[in-house]
Amino acid sequence: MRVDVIGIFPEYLAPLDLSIVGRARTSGLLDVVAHDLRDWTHDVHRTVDDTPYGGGAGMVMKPEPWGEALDAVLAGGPPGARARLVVPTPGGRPFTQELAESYAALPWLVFACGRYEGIDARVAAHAAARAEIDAVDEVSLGDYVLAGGEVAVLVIVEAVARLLPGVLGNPASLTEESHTGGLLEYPVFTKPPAWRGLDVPEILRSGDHGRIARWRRDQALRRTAAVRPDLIRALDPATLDRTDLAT
Ligand code: 6GU
Repeated sequence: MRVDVIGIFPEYLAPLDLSIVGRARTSGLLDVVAHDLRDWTHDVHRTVDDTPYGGGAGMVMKPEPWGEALDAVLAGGPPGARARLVVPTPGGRPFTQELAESYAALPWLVFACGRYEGIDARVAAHAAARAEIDAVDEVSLGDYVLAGGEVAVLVIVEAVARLLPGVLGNPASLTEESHTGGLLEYPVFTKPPAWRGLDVPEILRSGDHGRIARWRRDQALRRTAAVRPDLIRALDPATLDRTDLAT
């Protein structure tokens, strides 16, 4: 997969050299290129922002550097591929595991990182009509406001990269985790069996795999009901079994 990131703080993406994403890159499964938006300005101050039409607080990113940046970046992608343009913004649709899975199946993601009060709305409108772009997705991490899109790119690229075939050592860890079955994860334990007066639940050491699976599902249901009742309401009743109803 190819990933291009355009913004005014390309150094913000340094963590993508580390850990799982870093390994995906060195092994050739992921190609990430960070671009400095100011490379497509033409004034001595390398200006990327201006005051908002209609008034109000803050500054808005000017469309011209974005137009030139997208022209250049879109000319350099994988042969034959179209790009998904992802614009991180608190006004976007929620970024979910489902969206991460759909991104992991694409050949090319281009991120446009805004700062200030956002990017002139004509940039997304123009991009959506370009042949090199298959769709423009405005995506939000949640209901809070970050200073810019860069941290969201770190989150989204990590969530997507670990889904790419060959990136995780043990692909089974993808099937049991939070948000794949609509429930949060059950608690996990390792050795020692007793630590600071706290014991590992006896059932996990029993070797009874049927009872262990039942216990884990009960724990996941309880935890989800306690902290994310919205996820319980969203469950398909057909995925609940009779023993779940006792929980
Ligand atoms: Cl994706 N961007 C910004 N700037 N703030 C956010 C966000 C994204 N998601 C939540 N807050």
